[in-house]
Amino acid sequence: IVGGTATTQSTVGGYVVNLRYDGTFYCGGSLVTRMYVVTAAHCVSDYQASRMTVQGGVSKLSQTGVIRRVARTYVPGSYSSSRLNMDVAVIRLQSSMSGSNIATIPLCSVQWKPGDYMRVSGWGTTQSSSSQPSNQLRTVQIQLIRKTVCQRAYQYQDTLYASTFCARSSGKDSCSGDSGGGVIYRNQLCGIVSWGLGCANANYPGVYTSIHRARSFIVRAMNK
Ligand code: 4AZ
Repeated sequence: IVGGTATTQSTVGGYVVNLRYDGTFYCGGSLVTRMYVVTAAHCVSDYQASRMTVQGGVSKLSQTGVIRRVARTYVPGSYSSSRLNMDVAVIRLQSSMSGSNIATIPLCSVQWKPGDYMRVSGWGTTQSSSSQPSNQLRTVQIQLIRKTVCQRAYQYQDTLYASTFCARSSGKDSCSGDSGGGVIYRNQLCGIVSWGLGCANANYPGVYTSIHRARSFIVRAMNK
């Protein structure tokens, strides 16, 4: 998170989890039920489920919290790793996650419009140039922008898919390691951190996966 503030799990609502590979933090996620986490497809597609764990209930990466193994992951058939179409995945945990500072967040059922503010939280880097995650959970508010404005910024990326929306605020953005984390609007999970060119670069808004577009995939995966 660039340009944000330090926060705690109890402040943001307890839904924020982090993904680890061989124990090392690499992505964010959101607990949508006690058994299922929603994250980005690019956080699971090149990883072995057996080496992944999910940690919840912590505000600092160095805390222990509650750690669960991954039973399996679901990625939509329409996911494209080169273009990041439908960059969404569902993780089924090996056992349910509960404990202090752990709560679930509902999937988005509200509409938003350009200009609305959304909240993103994570342990990602605090500057584009940094490679170290933040030990403390951080949070920032970003403003939804029109697709046409975002498309213009990313011209050479011929298509910003229907599954995406863009958001930015001066000096504020998600960044490396925030990928897979939730974008919260009116206390609902409405987006997933997907990609961007750099972080908090005035020319390149952050790109997010829309839960509206991903919803049926998520619900189907959880009912398998
Ligand atoms: C990343 O590499 C990443 N500013 C995530 C979000 C953004 C850029 C990069 C958006 O995980």
